[in-house]
Amino acid sequence: MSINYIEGNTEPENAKVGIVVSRWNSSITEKMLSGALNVLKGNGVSEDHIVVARCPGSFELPLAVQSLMNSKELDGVIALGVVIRGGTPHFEYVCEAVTQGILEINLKKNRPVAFGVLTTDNVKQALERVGEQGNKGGEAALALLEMISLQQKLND
Ligand code: DLZ
Repeated sequence: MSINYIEGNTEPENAKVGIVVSRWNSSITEKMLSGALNVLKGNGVSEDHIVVARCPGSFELPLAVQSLMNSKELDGVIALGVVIRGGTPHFEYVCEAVTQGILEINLKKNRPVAFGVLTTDNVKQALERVGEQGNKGGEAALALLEMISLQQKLND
């Protein structure tokens, strides 16, 4: 008897991937989109297997992700947004809604949705996460690819 270790890899075969990107704070979300696309293409996902949808703000991400999953045969979706703390409790409400919404879609659809949503105190913190030190959109794309591969193995 031996332990059966199951792990995904970041180059799943023939993966079909959706990305939903929020227009709010678009100077940052567009950088996250570029980072995500670079990782997908660098890991063997062909351009005609990628669909990108844009939505107004992070609050709208869960519905757009769900609709994209319903209408296309996608193996997974990356949700990209940037929520920046203001002077009101709005930040908390949007963060809570988008986090819970994305989690629910993962579980309901049994397909991965990567959480590429920055929640920062200010623009500087957000920019640091799409710069030289690394791109959180790219990191979300890598996580998605690994989860697509893992799900393929777990559901085999
Ligand atoms: C209204 C709003 C505010 C104040 N801040 C952000 C933000 O920092 N990041 C973001 O993605 N969206 C923000 N929004 C827009 C909401 O997500 C949503 O689009 C609107 O409340 C309309 O439903």
